[in-house]
Amino acid sequence: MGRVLDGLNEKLRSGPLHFTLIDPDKSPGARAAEIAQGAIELGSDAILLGGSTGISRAKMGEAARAVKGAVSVPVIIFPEGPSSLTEAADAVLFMSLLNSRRLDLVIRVHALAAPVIRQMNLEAIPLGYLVIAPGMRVGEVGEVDAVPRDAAPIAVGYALAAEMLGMGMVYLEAGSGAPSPVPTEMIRAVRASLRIPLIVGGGIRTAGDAREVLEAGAQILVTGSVTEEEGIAGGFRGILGEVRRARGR
Ligand code: 1GP
Repeated sequence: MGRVLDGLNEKLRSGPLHFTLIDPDKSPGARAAEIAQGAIELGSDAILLGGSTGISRAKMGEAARAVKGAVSVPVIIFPEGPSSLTEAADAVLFMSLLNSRRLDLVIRVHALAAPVIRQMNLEAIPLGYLVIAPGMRVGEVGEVDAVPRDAAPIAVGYALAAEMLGMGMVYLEAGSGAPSPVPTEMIRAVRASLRIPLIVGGGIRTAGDAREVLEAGAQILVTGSVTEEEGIAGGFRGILGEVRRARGR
């Protein structure tokens, strides 16, 4: 395992974590650094960079350098493909889109990216990425057979398969901007079976959303839209407050 994953696993022993997703297309360089700094001051545990289509390597590099200069938490690439890679980050989510109909997103693009990741000396965090309905844009672009919201056993099957394939984490994704987060019943069922950390993201906008997802057993919350739209304001503060509260439990 690598330094970043080890560090996160160590931190998870004291309770749940929060990752702030920043899209370098919408928030380039200095703006990304400003959001990151505000997020870390409120207690967020890592910065994910990515999330939209067509981010150039130059833009990723610029954002990663700016964020690295502003905060000391891990800066992790949330890739849309090999062009998202930059050696200015600490690690990359090396993710298989488990329920995609596109073989390249399940495994083949990884064979192109892996030598580049090794050459850049980036840590690869092996991750099973599962899109739950509605899936939003990632569901469309990723051509997924989205897991229906009432089909918890399907999510459990995929999550366990990811664990048994040796992946380090599982990410249940409702899609950026989803009207509501991954259903709590599904989170509960996956968490009850899974032995590796469970990330949940998509549609978490309020303290109430965060509380429900945390109570259901999510160990890492990812939020993106709430800061892109409102900055480090009400919704985001409330979410971080819930994560801190859950950590104190
Ligand atoms: C998207 O899970 C992340 O990949 C975050 O989603 O933008 O809805 O917070 P939101």
